[in-house]
Amino acid sequence: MALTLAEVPISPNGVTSSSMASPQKDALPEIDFLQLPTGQATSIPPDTCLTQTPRPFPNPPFLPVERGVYADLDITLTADQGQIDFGGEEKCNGLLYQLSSPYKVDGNFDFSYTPPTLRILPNNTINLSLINNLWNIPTKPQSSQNTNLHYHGFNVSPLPGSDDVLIHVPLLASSATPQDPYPMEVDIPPTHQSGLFWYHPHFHTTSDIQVLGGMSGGIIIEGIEKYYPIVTNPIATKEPILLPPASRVELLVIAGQSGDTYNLVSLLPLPPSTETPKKAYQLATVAVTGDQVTYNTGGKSLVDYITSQTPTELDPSQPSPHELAQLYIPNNHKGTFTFGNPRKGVFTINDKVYDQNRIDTTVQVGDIEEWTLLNATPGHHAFHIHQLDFLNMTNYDPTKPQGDQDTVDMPPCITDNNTQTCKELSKTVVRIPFVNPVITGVFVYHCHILAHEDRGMMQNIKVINPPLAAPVRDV
Ligand SMILES: [Cu+2]
Repeated sequence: MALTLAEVPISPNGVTSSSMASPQKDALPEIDFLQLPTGQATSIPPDTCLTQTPRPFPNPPFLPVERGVYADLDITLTADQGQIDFGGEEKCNGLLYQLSSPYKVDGNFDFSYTPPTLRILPNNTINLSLINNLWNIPTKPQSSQNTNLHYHGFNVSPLPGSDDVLIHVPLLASSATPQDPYPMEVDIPPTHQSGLFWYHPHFHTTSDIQVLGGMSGGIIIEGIEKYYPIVTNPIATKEPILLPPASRVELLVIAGQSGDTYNLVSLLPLPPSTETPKKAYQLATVAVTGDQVTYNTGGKSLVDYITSQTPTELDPSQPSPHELAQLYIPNNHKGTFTFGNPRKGVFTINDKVYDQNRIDTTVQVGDIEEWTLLNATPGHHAFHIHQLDFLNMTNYDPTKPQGDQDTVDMPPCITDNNTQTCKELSKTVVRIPFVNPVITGVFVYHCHILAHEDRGMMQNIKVINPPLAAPVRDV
């Protein structure tokens, strides 16, 4: 998804508002949007009416509703099929997280276009219970109706009962039978980074269709202003930004004066079309109101002032991006992972499709790894690892502010003009610090084009902590 701020006048005088891009649904460049993993085509879900005409994107509800009133979150979500309401007469079939306890309204579930955006502070806990009522989805085999929940971008424990995607929450015994919810208790460490995250199902073979059907929501870990005295993430650009599937960006809009309007637009077509759109799709609008705010920037332009700030309150247990980039990495802490598509419908890492019972990589707490990611296909992939952030060394610039990330685009290989096969693989190098003692156990890294992940492009990693004998689950 490429985003750009259209026609944005940059002024040094006032900061008006910040806007967050919503979590993006995965693009599907290589498969039929309506093809189930079993090969069975169906019109539900998702309904074709979701993809034929772009529609306005209303803001999802926030929980808690009021900004600034944060505590532990206790909610129950039911994964279900339902009608997505666009606010008019038209409704589309889709998949939803029904929000029940404690927000059930008048005895009816409160359907909305997207599930709620959760807001929480570090050092709090998300107590989220999940019920699987995906009873009416016409899939085979039965296991395709399994689901679970992933807290994308969170640096939290992957152990059972927390951010564990190796479990499955089975379907209700019948649509009329009550089921105990699957409880998750996700403790957010006090030093956890702030920003935009999201939750979505992650059961291998069904994650793509469930996310595209509508099952995903945002999570904001508040406090992002702590990084800089006045702003969040110093991207000073009007140029398009390429966001691979599952990445997020926080945007600061530096505006001119009251009455100005700024638009966030997508330059890419909506799936399943691969054609260049005739016009940009509007994702968000920022309208400027009120009086201008003036900052003492010491004579610098506001953009220069912002980008020259030193981040504050970073997690002291994590190496900074510049420290990470300068470390010596011995060969036994380097790995190479080749992303392949050997035949239609099969996606591999190092020539293997995913096996839940196989540990592909083992590291210890304290290890710092350098991984070379090779793309051996003519299409994009998007590398993502759970629980951790990494530094992209491929475009590292020691003279500029750098940030860690949890997802990175892997560009296509260079193809031979005659055969359209790869003659030179594309290469992306990342450094991953496994230094957080909370992150032990088995979790996954994978391509975040979920159709590829569902078809095999995922592996298990096991992080052990021998000195502390931390609990590690075997698979
Ligand atoms: Cu991929």
